[in-house]
Amino acid sequence: MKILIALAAALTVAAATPAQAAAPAALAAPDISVANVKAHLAQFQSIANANGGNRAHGRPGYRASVNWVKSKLDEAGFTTRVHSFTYGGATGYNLIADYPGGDANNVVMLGGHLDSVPGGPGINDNGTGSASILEVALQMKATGFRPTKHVRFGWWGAEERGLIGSSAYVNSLTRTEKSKIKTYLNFDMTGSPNPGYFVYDAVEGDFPAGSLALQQRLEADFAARNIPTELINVGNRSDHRAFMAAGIPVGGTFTGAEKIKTAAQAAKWGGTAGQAFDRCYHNSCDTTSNINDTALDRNADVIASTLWAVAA
Ligand code: DPN
Ligand code: ZN
Repeated sequence: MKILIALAAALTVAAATPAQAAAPAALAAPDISVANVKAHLAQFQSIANANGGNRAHGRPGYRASVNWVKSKLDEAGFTTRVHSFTYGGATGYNLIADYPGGDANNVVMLGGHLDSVPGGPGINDNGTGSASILEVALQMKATGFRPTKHVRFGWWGAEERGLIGSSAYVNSLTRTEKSKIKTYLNFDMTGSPNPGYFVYDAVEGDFPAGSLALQQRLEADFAARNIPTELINVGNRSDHRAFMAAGIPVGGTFTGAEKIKTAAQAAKWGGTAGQAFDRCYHNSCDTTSNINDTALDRNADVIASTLWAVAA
């Protein structure tokens, strides 16, 4: 019955006049190519392979990752800068990229950590979030997106050492600069091999006012694609924390790490009950083989449509 109703709805849309069929603003975002996102993951893997198997803070594979992402953004016309900090006796780097245009007093920011642990290449954690926001950034340019808000991206260093880079960035901003950032969306692990579809819980996470609307926006985006989600209390486990501490509304998505998928979760999402969402979490086997393409694709599409709606 549900299928018939969906089919009827689809036929109605197909038969509509061009004016009626015009997609609402929220749906005008591009469908992000998972092949493009995977090509970026392959790049991170080769960088790790060429640099002792990792992309960790203070190691050459991290700096090479920054340089490569920066070159892609520079080519696309973003204004990029490398923000340095010191941690554990080594220089760390955040990559900040601004999309030209939009209201500079009304900034939407998307971010994810670019470093891996020393014990592996960090392809799911967090090549996925890094590659997905990179591809979304490139598609802003490719599609000529002209948001009214200003859009900025951040690739954070030394997350794995205790959220160091994102904290250094937020602490480097003046009060005024912080107040201009109205939204921060974080993407850390979006292609887990035995995936769940989690949205950061604004209430349980005690997020600043305005965060619940972001949570609901992300949930609605998955729901529109018929993907059931669960809320997750991510606490202080990723780079949204520093933004949250500054009173900035935050949100994010996550496909699971070391926790075990339950039978109920496997029934609604597929995959293997009794097994971790990511068996290679923080391990040398977190390679390009450690990715669920469907989860990666769906999250990249949600990132794009959320950005298109929030920054419109
Ligand atoms: N912070 C992640 C890591 O880099 O290990 C794990 C994580 C991400 C946990 C997001 C919860 C939510
Ligand atoms: Zn991570």
